Formats: sequence, structure tokens, C-alpha cells
Amino acid sequence: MEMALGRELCEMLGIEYPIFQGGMAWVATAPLVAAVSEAGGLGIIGSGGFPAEWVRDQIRRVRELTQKPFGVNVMLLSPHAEDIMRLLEVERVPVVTTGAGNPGKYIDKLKRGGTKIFPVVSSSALARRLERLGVDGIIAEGMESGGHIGEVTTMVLVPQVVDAVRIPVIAAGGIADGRGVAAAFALGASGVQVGTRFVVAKECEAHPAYKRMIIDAGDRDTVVTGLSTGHPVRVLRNRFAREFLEKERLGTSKEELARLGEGKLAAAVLQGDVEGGSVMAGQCAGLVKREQPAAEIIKELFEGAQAVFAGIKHSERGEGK
Ligand code: TUI
Repeated sequence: MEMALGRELCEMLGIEYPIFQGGMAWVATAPLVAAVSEAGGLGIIGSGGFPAEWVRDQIRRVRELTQKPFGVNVMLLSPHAEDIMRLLEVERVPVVTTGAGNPGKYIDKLKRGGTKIFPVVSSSALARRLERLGVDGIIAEGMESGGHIGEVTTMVLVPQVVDAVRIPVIAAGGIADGRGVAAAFALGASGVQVGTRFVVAKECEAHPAYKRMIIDAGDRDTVVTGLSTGHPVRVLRNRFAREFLEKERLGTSKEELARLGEGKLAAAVLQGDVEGGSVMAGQCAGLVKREQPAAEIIKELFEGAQAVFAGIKHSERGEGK
């Protein structure tokens, strides 16, 4: 029997698979977003630190490529967050996700335009507060994720958030194959959000050297920078990460560390500077084996999870059991 994994979430959003593509800054641009949505998942534009005009252009490009629902992620530490939220109200974007803060003050206006809002949280306390303010679902993101992270693992965070709220919970952090998707559902999630695996999608415009570094990574190849400044960020180990961690160890000021990080994600994603740049990726980089079309990734994630629940145990070694 096939499991109806995530049906409720799919019906709420008008999508075919309960799979969100993480709204990764610089990486999640129109071609990837449209490919994921066209394949039946939810593509999400990463608005990162970009101005509202850039986001408007990306929305236009996604709408040229697909009629299907898509989302925009708003990074709340961005100085442009307020302008972007105003734009998203006007554009009546189907789904908004938020990261790195509390989106409380934007919820009412977005909802009035029919936008569904799914904040990313790293604690059950914030999940509970945001449910009371009327959000449509919660993305519970564990510290296995790439980029800016919280302190609790996905395994431990997801069931606690599921118990704390009645709205759908999307699990994020560490999910890169069907086994991870099945695990998320086993923890009570209604869907998953996947970032790192979609960086290596064929349609993703990230530099080939960035993709190569994810594909070549093993289970111990990420580190967390910024623990001393209160802005922990998970990246792949390289010269940039080593130098940053060494500066932290020496007690370098927050301001200097912030300067050291400026422009480093763009350098890695656009120019392929994977030694001097910030190669953000989750711990599941070790599970990512090859570049594939987004549609194929979505199928493998979903059908892999169905196989787990059907009792066909899946190792990636290929012998079936
Ligand atoms: O936002 C992310 N991941 C990101 S944002 C980003 S851009 C950046 N670049 C350099 C330095 C810092 C950021 C790269 N990756 N994930 C979602 C996420 N949100 N993870 C954790 C949180 C979070 C943390 C605290 C959400 C809410 C929160 O609430 C604090 C509060 O105000 O209560």
C-alpha cells in the first residue's frame, strides 16, 4: 500500500509533493525555484540580503517559468526585510517563509492577501508563540542545517514542535534522501524542507566548484563558525572557515568578524571561490552524491520515503536490504 505522506500539506498549498526547497540566499534563484515548483514541490526564492527590486525581478522570472505555487524566504536580519514584506503583500506571493528572527509584525498583512506563512524556528517556544499569531505552519530547523542555525538537532526539535502546536510542522536540517524524509514523518512532521541536496540540482545556478565541494564532502566536513558572536553559521571546512575560527579563538571583535564574513557567500556561489569563500552547507552534504534534475531529486526523496514505510529497507549500497 502506498502511503499518503503529507497529503494535508499538499492540499493546503496546491502542491503535489510535501517537499519545500530551502530559501537559500544566492543559491535559490528563479531557475531552481521554478524547476522545483514545476516538478510538484515548493520552490522558494532566497531573498537573503538582496533589495526588494531584486526580489520583484525574481518573482517575475519564476512566474514566467511556471504557473505553480512558489514561495519567497525573507531573512529577517536583512535591512531590506520590511521593504520585501511590503512587496510580497502587493505581489500576493503564495507562500512566505522567514528565517533568522521573529516575523510576528508581518503576519496579519500577509494573511489578508491570502499568503500562507511558514516561519523557520529553532525552538518550540517560538513555534507556540507564532501559532497564536496565526501562521499557517512551522518549519522546525535543526542544527544539522547549513547557514545560520539554532542549537537543537532535528531529531529532538521536530517532535517537540509537533507536540507544541496544532498546525503542520515541516522538518528541516539533515534531510537529503528518502530515509531522512521517512524519519521526518516518523517524528510527526507533515512535510520536509531540503536545502543542501537542491544546491546540486542541475537547474541550480551555483558555481560548479560549490556543487563539487558538496558532492565530495563526508560526514565530518562541516564546521560551525560564529558560535562566539551569537551568529552560528554552518559551512564546509576550508581556508575561510579555518581563518574565521582561529580569529574567534583569539577573541577578535564581533565587528571585525562580521567584516571578515562580508561577501564571502557570494564569492563561493558566484565565483566558485571555495577556499576563500563561505561554502554554506548542511551536515547531510555527506549524503549528496551527484548532480541531478530537481524533478529527479524530488522523486527520489518521496519514493525513497514510501519504500521505507513499505518495509523495503534502503541502504545506498544497492543490495536492497
Ligand atoms: O535563516 C536561516 N539560515 C540562513 S540565513 C543566512 S544569511 C546569513 N549569512 C551570514 C550570517 C548570518 C546569516 C544563511 N543561512 N535559517 C532559518 C533559521 N532561523 N535558523 C534559525 C532561525 C531562527 C533563529 C532565531 C529563527 C528565529 C529566531 O528567533 C529569534 C527571536 O527573535 O526570537
